Amino acid sequence: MAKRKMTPSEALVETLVAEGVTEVFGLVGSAYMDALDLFPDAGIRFIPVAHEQAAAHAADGLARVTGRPQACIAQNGPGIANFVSAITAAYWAHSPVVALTPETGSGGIGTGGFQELDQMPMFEAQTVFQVRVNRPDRMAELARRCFYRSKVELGPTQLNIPRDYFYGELEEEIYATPSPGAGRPPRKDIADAVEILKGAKYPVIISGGGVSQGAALAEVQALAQYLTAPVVNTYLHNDTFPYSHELGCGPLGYCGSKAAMRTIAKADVVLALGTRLGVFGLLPQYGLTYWPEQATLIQVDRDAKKWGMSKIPKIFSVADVGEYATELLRELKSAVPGLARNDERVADVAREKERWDKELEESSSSTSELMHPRRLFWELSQALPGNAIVTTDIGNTCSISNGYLRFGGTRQLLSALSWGNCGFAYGAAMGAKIGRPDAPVFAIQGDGAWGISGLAEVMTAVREKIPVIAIVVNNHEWGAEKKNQIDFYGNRFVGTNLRENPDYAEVAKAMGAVGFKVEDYREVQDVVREAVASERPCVINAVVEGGEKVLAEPFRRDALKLPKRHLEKYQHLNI
Ligand SMILES: Cc1ncc(C[n+]2csc(CCOP(=O)(O)OP(=O)(O)O)c2C)c(N)n1
Ligand SMILES: [Mg+2]
Repeated sequence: MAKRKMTPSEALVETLVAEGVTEVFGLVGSAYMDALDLFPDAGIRFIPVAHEQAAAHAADGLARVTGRPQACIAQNGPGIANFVSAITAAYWAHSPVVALTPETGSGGIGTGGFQELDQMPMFEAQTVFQVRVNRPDRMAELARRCFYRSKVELGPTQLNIPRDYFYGELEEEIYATPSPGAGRPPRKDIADAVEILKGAKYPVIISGGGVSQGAALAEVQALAQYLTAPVVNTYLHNDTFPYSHELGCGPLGYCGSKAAMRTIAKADVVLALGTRLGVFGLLPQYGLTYWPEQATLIQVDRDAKKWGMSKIPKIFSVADVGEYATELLRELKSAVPGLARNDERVADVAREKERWDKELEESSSSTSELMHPRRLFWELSQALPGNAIVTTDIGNTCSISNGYLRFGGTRQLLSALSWGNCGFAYGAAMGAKIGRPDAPVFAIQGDGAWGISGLAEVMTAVREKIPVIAIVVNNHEWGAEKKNQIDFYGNRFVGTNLRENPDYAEVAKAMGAVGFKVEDYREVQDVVREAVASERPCVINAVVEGGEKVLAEPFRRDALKLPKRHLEKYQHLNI
């Protein structure tokens, strides 16, 4: 295709089109009016949000369910600053989000003009690539590079654009970038892995986010079945192997599955697929130190930089996880043909799951006047349609849901992962719903997080007709932090009560959404079904019991200490 004359705005918008972008999330601003004006004719739907954080979370959510890079845009300075947390969430989720960040005009940089901020440093640590458009005629080239790098390195990129560079004239050819895979594993790695697995007595597979992102579930399942290897999911990646499979054990990590923890503790060989083995996700839970220190670890990740994050593997292969699993299975079959199914291990997994399921069910009984949060999640897990996509937030009760959420397929659970920002779920859910209009999409968050980024975005969902279902777990407190005050600070509740919460169902109705208030656990399943059937934005105000009796273990018991005060006036605070 020959070069054509166009403006930098046209070059940018046409590059988005070439990369398959059909939605851009953002909040309007004069800085990019010239490009914005082209969106409708380019076939791009601009989705305006209430706060820029939600735009970046939505782009992330859309990227996670489609596997394709997505974009967000905002006004220079304060608008772009509001992207920071959400782009960081995308970074730790390996989500390809291209942040389009108009900045102050090139003639004003350094003069402290209107809305001026050096926008590169604040994204430096959480993007895989960032570039400033240094000449208007490089707009398409650099935008293209951002898309390419976001795909190659699976992470957010930043295209920083001095606002005057949207104007002008250039000669440009527009084309799409390729989507290269992560590559095949080295032969020797596979041969070595075969040797180790041949002698394994109790191999266990860890299935990480890469299995979902790399669409490798079938390959991992085939490998697990040949080896009769139990499979545990990494923290908050419950959708990387189904719990319903006879070898599926559920997730590790905070509020995860004890069946998974007890199973991996038995391993003599651990095959970690598509995971960096993040430190937080492997912390001991429920008093169980489950990591099998003596086991031989084989780890596969597409990113070489992730070696040795928490555990030192015997073999670390940089490869696409699907390619790896396929090749390993082929070589295993030729080295050990007709490997017999190990019925003992299957029975062992069944026993562990029965024990865990029983414990879950028993701990989910709700006898108190108010619904127990566990009971809410128990009921929810019974009513969730099989194709549901769920986004979860950060908080005590949301984390409890980790034990209850089970999925048959991939790309069904989106969470803030180790970035852990309150306010993730609703924005991400909007993006997910745009990408998967056929699937019911649920956003689970606490009442506190709802106020950070959620509540105001109901206006967006109504306006833009994005029928997501929010479940606001309303315990009238910032529960996760209150739990710290219970365990470490003598029940002194500074800043953690939310007693004056409104009825979020009524607020939602006033905003044009459907609102449900649920206080009795026996109503949860019907309400969930009704919400799904409504095909409108819904807010379920799920009023649950809070406080000491129901809150889960603190998130960061590992990082907190009992206070020891020295000054006289604070002595009485010592425990
Ligand atoms: C943006 C942000 N601010 C503060 C925190 C610290 N924090 C972690 S959990 C939590 C409490 C969340 O409360 P809520 O959303 O009501 O959920 P609950 O714990 O009550 O279930 C807070 C404030 C955070 N993780 N992210
Ligand atoms: Mg709360």
